Amino acid sequence: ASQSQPYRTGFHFQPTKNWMNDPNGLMFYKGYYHLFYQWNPYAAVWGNITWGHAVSTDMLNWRILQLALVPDQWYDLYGCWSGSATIIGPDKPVLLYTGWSNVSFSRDNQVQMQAMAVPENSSDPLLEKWRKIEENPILVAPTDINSTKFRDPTEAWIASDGKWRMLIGAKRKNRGLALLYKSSDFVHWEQAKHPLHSVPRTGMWECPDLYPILVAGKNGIETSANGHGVMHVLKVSLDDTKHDYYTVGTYVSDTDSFLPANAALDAGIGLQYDYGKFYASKTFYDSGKGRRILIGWVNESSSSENDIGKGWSSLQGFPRQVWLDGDTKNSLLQWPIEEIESLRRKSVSLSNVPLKAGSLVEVRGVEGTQLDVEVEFDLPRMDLAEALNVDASNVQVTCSNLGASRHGALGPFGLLVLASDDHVEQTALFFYIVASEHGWKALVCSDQSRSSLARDLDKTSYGSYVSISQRETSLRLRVLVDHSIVESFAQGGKVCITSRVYPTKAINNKAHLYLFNNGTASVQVRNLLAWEMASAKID
Ligand code: DQQ
Repeated sequence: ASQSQPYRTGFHFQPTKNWMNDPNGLMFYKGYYHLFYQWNPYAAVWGNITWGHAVSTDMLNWRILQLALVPDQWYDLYGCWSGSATIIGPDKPVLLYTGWSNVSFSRDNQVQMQAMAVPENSSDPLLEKWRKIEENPILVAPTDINSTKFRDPTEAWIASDGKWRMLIGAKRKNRGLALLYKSSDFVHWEQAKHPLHSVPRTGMWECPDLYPILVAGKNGIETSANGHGVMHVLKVSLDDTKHDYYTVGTYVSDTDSFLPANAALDAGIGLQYDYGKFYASKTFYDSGKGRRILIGWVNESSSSENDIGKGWSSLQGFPRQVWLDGDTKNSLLQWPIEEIESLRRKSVSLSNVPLKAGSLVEVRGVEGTQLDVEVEFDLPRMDLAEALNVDASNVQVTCSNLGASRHGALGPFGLLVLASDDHVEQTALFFYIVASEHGWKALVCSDQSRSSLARDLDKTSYGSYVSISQRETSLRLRVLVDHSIVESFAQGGKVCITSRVYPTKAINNKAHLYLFNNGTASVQVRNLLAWEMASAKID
């Protein structure tokens, strides 16, 4: 970030210029993390899609290398679309991706085909150069699938019969599906009898991801692992709602079936990784630290004219570790990777701060646009909670209607970040506790409505909720602030919300941090810890 580029970030991955979208081909290989990404070399708008490539030893500092894949073959002339990396042997990383082309044999003229690339030199830990194999394209759409709805191969895994499996996202009529393919040599693929999973009345399933997760603990597990103590997560990106949804279930490798743990949750295709801006995400197993990492694409909330003006568009969300929530066994917890803590600098710490009705308290001692904030509130007098039925279908609208400045009973209370000293600009992250049909719920809202004086921005509020059990005594919120991105993690990562904001006054060192309570009941801050964050190096 600089005076002329106040929205560029300090510790989020972004190329030096132009348009970026999905993360692709994430892997940990010979000591390096590899991030590939959909990138337009020529403009700050989507198009001419190549695979950009960056490497890192800590997922904070990145070195951008030469482009890994560019459209230069008949089967990918219009773009090298999303795909994945699989490490198929000790020294054998491969990339699978979707080629987008326009060929005469196609029923629809425009077609998506799957292709494969291998490193020129797999002993080079940076894997700088990639070669597309002779056999490409390795797959074209089956006859009953429209060839414009056939893309985004997953990382492959080995099933109980010793053969490779992979998924490809698709849509048939109004049903989104994950087509399943098998192979013994990774080059010749055969379609399985049934898709792994499908759900009616969903959009096209873009960027599917299937991975194992341990029933207990925070560790991750290698992608082909299955058996006792292992469940699976199936995630899809729906092109109509532009959100990433996941279902926890069991993958039965003998029958190649996926059984959702909770059919009711699965009907809507599941829970969201994030209730704000977060799309086309992917996970990978980090064999260095034994954890599973999730990275999602975070696009802009400003207009394309703005993108062209500033010369770039989109960020990657800060990498998150994911594991199964032991409380529910059918949802995930997500938390920023621990490496971020090495960027923490000047800090403040507060405890037992009462927040009376209507209070606004500046957190002094940290300022600016790069912060990591952790706050914990004692649960207030729960008998004062207003009755309000919230569920997945109405929670975002409820968050918007409430807004941070409304006065309720138990809330809204929380943090204002990127706030100007006159408060005209502020992004609010707040809780609002209600007595809902099935017990207490805390709405978790991200209110962008006053985030900027500029117009021509999407300032929609986002939100979700957490159920508050009898044994809970506090509400916890962690917020990462980085110029134009705010990522919130509530209750230890049960609910995550990413938003993009473009303050005009609360920029550089003019951004302040506040605690507020607009409820009529008092709340108490048990603890607050906030750090100013150093910038990572991306070059
Ligand atoms: N973006 C890619 C597609 C994918 C979509 C093209 C998801 O492969 O389906 O840039 O954002």
